Amino acid sequence: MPEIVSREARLSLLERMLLMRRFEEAVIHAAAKHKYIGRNHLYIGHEGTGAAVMAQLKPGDLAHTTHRNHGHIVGRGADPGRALAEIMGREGGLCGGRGGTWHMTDTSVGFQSTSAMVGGSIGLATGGGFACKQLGQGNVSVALFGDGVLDEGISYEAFNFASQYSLPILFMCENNEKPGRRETSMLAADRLLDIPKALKIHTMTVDGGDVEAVHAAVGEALARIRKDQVPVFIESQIEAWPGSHQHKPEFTTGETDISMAWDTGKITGPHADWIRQEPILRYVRKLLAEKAAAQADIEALDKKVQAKMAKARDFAEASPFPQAEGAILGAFA
Ligand SMILES: Cc1ncc(C[n+]2csc(CCOP(=O)(O)OP(=O)(O)O)c2C)c(N)n1
Ligand SMILES: [Mg+2]
Repeated sequence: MPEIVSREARLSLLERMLLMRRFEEAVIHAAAKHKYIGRNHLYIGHEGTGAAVMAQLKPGDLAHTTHRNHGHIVGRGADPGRALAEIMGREGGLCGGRGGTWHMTDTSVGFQSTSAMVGGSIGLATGGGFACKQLGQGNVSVALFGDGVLDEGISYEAFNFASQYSLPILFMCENNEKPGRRETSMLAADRLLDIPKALKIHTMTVDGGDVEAVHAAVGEALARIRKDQVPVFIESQIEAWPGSHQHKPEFTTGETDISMAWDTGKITGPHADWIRQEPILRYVRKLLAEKAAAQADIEALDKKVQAKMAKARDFAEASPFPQAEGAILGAFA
């Protein structure tokens, strides 16, 4: 199983997670300040999964994502200023302000589109897997999706097609349901994984709060997908952020204070249990315990990410709204 060995790789993984988190915090600030920003589904709490996937994709690999897309896109290297500008509907956005949070895309980092339709990413990724196989350049297609997708008919067709045609696809399910709930209330199957298994797709389950565990599982899956040209399904089990279902994002669990990783007495309030186990603080604690980093290194890294996000925010806020004359740009007819 591939392991993360170097200290640099571990810090880079943490940096990717911090960028995802600080980006979403900037979205919360922007939503409070700019009343026109609509609903946003934030990636807070999912960082361990997205960072582990994005860190291991190669140029030319495709990625397809959902309504909870911000972390995936900035995690793979899209410009955070242009991503934030897109959410704010500005001309400087990744799609000229026309896509917004739900249709943000950046082909330069392998995202052909974002589909806010539950199940949309899985169909697109299956088409992407077919294209990767036809092109024969060793690339893979990744579908990122939530557990809700298993309630949608398209997932059955996609799994069947991917299995039958032996396509190089990573099906990455970010399961943020409370254990047992979806299995009993929404699916006739006992477990999510029963569905891909029945269609002869290799499956794995991993603790989504442990970024290195996800990294190892994804590394193993990608090696298998590239070598054998087969799909693999990973279920990453995630403790949902208590703010996940808010219409307007708010600081439900407070702005992330990285020092809570070593100063655990600071963790208080109704969501203390969530904060204690969230993937970023958990990873910092691990790096400190294993002497891979000192508190000062962690603080410096966080400062660096915060400075990058401050620049991104300035860029987005300074970007104008699109001109009315450009309204039909990009229309097919
Ligand atoms: C086809 C379709 N039906 C309903 C919705 C409304 N909707 C938006 S998010 C969501 C829940 C999705 O759950 P899940 O896939 O587990 O993702 P999570 O929000 O938990 O990350 C629903 C039903 C939608 N976007 N598309
Ligand atoms: Mg879900």
